[in-house]
Amino acid sequence: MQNKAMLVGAVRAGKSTLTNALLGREVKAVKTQTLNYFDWIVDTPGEYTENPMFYKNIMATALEVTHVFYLQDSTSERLIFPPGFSMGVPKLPIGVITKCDRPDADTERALNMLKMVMNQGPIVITSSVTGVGIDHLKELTKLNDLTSMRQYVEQMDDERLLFLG
Ligand SMILES: Nc1nc2c(ncn2[C@@H]2O[C@H](COP(=O)(O)OP(=O)(O)O)[C@@H](O)[C@H]2O)c(=O)[nH]1
Ligand SMILES: [Mg+2]
Repeated sequence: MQNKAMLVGAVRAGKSTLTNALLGREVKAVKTQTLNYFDWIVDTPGEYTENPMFYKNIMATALEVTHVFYLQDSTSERLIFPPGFSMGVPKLPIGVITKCDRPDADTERALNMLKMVMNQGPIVITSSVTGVGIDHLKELTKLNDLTSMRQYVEQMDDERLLFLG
């Protein structure tokens, strides 16, 4: 089975733009009202993450994937995931800090927020505009356990790629 990733995060966190960057598509992301399946990616509406009423949808959709990307916007002060959210989802977690190209990006703040969401797993600092971190996300999605992901992070020795736990 091909590995698949589900992208979750706030409205405007950059999920649809990241989907395009991962797939190398030129088309512009439109606001997602429902689940969008593209090849190995499931793009979810931000409402799924922002409204606890939809957590059951996230859980149901997680059954179809191997990895979940938890997106945190580096330009946002808002953390919308509840504490320890990734611990309740039995899939390999990858933390994604988005929009690191923006002058107002605060990747340290975003990292601290993701530490409250994930106890273990890789964190990638990315920009869908410049392409920073996109290849790391593709490579990490090919790996099937936390140990392999940790080894990947250690081998890469990239300051924009970290491993928690
Ligand atoms: N500068 C910059 N802007 C981004 C990046 N990713 C997304 N955006 C912008 O952030 C806004 C929300 O992005 P979108 O992908 O629609 O977010 P979604 O609601 O999570 O799907 C849009 O205006 C995007 O152009 C990025 O890496 N860099
Ligand atoms: Mg979207």
